[in-house]
Amino acid sequence: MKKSARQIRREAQLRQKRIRSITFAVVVIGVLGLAGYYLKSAFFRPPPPPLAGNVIDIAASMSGFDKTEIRVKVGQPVTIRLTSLDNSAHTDGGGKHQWAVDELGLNLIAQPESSNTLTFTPTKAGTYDFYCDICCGGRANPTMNGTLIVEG
Ligand SMILES: [Cu+2]
Repeated sequence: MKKSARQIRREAQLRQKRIRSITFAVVVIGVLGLAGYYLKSAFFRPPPPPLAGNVIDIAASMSGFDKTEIRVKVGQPVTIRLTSLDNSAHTDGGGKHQWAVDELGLNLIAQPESSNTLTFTPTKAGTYDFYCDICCGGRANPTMNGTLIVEG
């Protein structure tokens, strides 16, 4: 049976329609896959790398550091984990806190209600001041100061 011109045109149209819907499906699957990938990486973060050496937790809030004296040893790696207990609604410093030791070139800043870490190995015994210069009073605030003692 010979196909009429009309039938041939109709079949061509159908074929084109099918190609279009397949292309659409491929694009949709691609977009969903990409979105899924990003969602997955947003929700399932890989665990943070293990912290080197001895970990010292320091919490900071507007009322100061929870530790005013920290003892570490020469040659032993130490990780300071600074946690800001304040939220970003704080007008002064925006809830951030710092843990800095000028003499050792250490400067750690924790974002509001977050922790941040810094690993270092003390090389020289001594007594050093640590401070936060972000929130109210900054360095001059006695509660935002402490002593880092490096024992030989
Ligand atoms: Cu502070």
